[in-house]
Amino acid sequence: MDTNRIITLDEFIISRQKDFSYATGELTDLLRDIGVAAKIVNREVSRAGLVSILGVAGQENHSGDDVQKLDVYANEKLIDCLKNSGECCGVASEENTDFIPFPTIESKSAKYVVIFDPLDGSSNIDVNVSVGTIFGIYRRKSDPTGPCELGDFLQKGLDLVAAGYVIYGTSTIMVYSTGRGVNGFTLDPSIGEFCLSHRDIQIPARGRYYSVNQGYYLKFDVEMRRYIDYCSDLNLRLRYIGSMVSDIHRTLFKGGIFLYPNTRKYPNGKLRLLYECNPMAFLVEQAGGKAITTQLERVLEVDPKELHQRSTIVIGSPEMIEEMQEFVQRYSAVSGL
Ligand code: FDP
Repeated sequence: MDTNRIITLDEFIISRQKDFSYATGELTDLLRDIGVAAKIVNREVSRAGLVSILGVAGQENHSGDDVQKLDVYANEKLIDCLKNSGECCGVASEENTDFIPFPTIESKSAKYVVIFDPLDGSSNIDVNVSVGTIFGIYRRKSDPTGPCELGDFLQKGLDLVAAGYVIYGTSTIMVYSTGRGVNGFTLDPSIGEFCLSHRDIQIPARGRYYSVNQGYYLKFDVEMRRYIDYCSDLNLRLRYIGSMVSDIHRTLFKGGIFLYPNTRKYPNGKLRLLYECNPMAFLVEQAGGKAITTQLERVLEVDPKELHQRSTIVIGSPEMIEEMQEFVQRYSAVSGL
């Protein structure tokens, strides 16, 4: 392949299909469908500033149509694209209480389910901060002749077949992995295509940043407070956008550590295991990083019990995660915690 030539997301996905001897093209099509949905969401997100001209979400616009909240819009678009594709038998979204089984198309039963957070960080959108879509794809476990079941979604992160995110930022970038490295594609608006821009992404072994909502400092457990003091003593720079996709995107490229520990308000952490933590843990591990909970368990090994289960997370550069793990173990032993 000529490496100077532009490689579109579609071309790349198709070229990778042959890496999987068992591939039938369904996963390829699913990833392309997610790319299409992302372009549609991107179009709306980039018009978000116009909401004040066109009407405020939740009210009618000048034409008398309801203006939807962007997270609701993104959710509907993803569900529509995936349902119409016929390549997945159901989805679970952070926006919906239950999973949504899809009817079989032309009596063909699809073998994948998709889990997603349609617009993560959406509380930032009206102030122009980057937000993103996070997704994970699992092979179904239930009988393929019937509708999908809850157990198809309650799988460990280790069982992910593919995962990724799309960041709607200064540029729109899709980063995904099928378990063979991580690649990033930047949307070229002039041709409307995601083009390969970041090949085989590797997270730096260490970075200069730590990322945590330090406003909750007093609500963290004592060993976490001490670890944060340690980061500050090391003169690490604090960066916290409050939009997980943006914070992880920076961590992936620049290195560093991102933490969302338990607080008094969120005793199990705030972020969702299935929709946020697992796909990001899968990607970061594929890029050579690590992801654990504040109980020091590997995120991908946590056995999910419910769709909207929350989890703590510490994710990022491998040496920094190992150091944090050792720090907490040492501190707990010394203080008898
Ligand atoms: P948001 O509430 O804006 O949707 O899980 C959602 C999330 O954002 C993450 O994107 C972000 O990392 C986190 O919550 C921010 O939470 P805090 O405001 O508690 O720091």
